[in-house]
Amino acid sequence: MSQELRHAGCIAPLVAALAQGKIKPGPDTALVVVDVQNCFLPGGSLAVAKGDEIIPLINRIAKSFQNVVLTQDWHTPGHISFASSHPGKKPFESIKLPYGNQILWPDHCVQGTEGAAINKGLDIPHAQLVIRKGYNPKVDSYSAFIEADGKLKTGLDGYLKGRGIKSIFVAGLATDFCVAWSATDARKLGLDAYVIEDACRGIDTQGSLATAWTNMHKAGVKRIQSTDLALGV
Ligand code: VGL
Ligand code: ZN
Repeated sequence: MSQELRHAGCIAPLVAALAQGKIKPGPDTALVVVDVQNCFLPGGSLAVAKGDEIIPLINRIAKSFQNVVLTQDWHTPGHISFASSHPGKKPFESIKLPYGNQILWPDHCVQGTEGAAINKGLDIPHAQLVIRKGYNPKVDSYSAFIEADGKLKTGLDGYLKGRGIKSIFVAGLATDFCVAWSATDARKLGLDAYVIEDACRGIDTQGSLATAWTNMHKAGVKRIQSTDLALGV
């Protein structure tokens, strides 16, 4: 076989994927894997239904990204977002806080605990950064970029821009909270944002999943499936 033919053979799957309109993540793109932590997985204190199903898919998707960032919900004991910090309140009820409405959660992702650890099934050795959020005792942070007061920044924005990243693809838990808030904030900060729907699972309390998709759509977040990506080529 000639050199040219051998070469054509090796790029043929890529050419086919691109011909089908699939997206091939480039060097100015990062995959942001949100909160794949034990607390959010079956058996955890704030388990997201079927959250474990996305782990093999995320591992596969991550292989096609040169740049990967992981996020980690990282609360202080007695965090303001915990129902247990508000006498008489139960998980999934809401309260008013100085920065706005706050849904109250079961205690979860307490700093340094096994529940807060990133699940061992996540196999992305080339991930470059783990960004922690929600460590401010009095302010929650669903978003990987900006805390719930809309002001305090985590630094992820500066990191991505400093590395020349222009678009992010988001996968993980939970679709309607940390995934949605991270993707909409990315738009506010001038990044392109894609949410890979089948690589996420939602909590869906009080209609939160539908609301989140509406908000993401309004913000210009693109809703895609893993099959829209050129994987393994
Ligand atoms: C999350 C609720 C509370 C999330 C974090 O990762 O989506 N949800 N803390
Ligand atoms: Zn949290």
